[in-house]
Amino acid sequence: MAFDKSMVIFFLIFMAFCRGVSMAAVYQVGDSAGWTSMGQVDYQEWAASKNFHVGDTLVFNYNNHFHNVKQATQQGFEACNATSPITTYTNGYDTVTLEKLGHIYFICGYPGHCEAGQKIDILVSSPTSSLSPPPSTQTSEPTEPSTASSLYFRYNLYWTLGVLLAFCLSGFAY
Ligand SMILES: *[C@@H]1O[C@H](CO)[C@@H](O)[C@H](O)[C@H]1NC(C)=O
Ligand SMILES: [Cu+2]
Repeated sequence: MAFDKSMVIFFLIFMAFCRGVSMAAVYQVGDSAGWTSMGQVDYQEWAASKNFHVGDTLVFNYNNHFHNVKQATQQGFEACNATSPITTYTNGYDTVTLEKLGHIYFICGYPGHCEAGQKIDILVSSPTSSLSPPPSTQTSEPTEPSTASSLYFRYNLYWTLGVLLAFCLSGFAY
C-alpha cells in the first residue's frame, strides 16, 4: 500500500513537471519562413496546427525594413486597420509571451501586407484534460497479497510513465 501511494505521488509530481516543461513552448511564427507578406505561409493554417497555452512564447522573425508586428484588436485584425494597435513591435526578432486565454491578434502595419495575408489570430487555450486520472487509491478491493497482480500494476505504471515522458519530451502532452 505504501508503495502504491508513493507511486501515485511520484506520478502527480511527474505530471506537474511535464506540464511546466510543455507550457514553456516557443513557436517561431511561420516556422523557417518567418513573418512575411510574400505568401509562403498561410498563417491561419499555421496557427490552427498548434495548441497555444498561457506561458508559451511567439517569435516574430522578419526584416524590420519591410515589416513590423502590431498587436491588434479583433476589429483591427478583421479590417486590417493598424491605426490604433495595442502594441507595436519593430525589432525584427520580437518575442511575445502569451499571458492570457483567448484570442490575440497580430497584423503587419505596412501598407497592403495585412491584406496580403500577413495577419495571425492566435487562440490561447487551457490545457486539455485528455490524460487519464491517476490510478485510484481505493482500498475496497480484497487485500490478498498477490505477487502477480502487484507486479502487473508496477509494470503497467512504469509503462504509463514511460509513454507520458515520451509525450512530454516531444511536446504533445498538452
Ligand atoms: C481604423 O481604426 C480607427 C480607430 O480604431 C478608426 O478611427 C478608423 O476609422 C479606422 N479606419 C478604417 C479605414 O476603418
Ligand atoms: Cu509586412
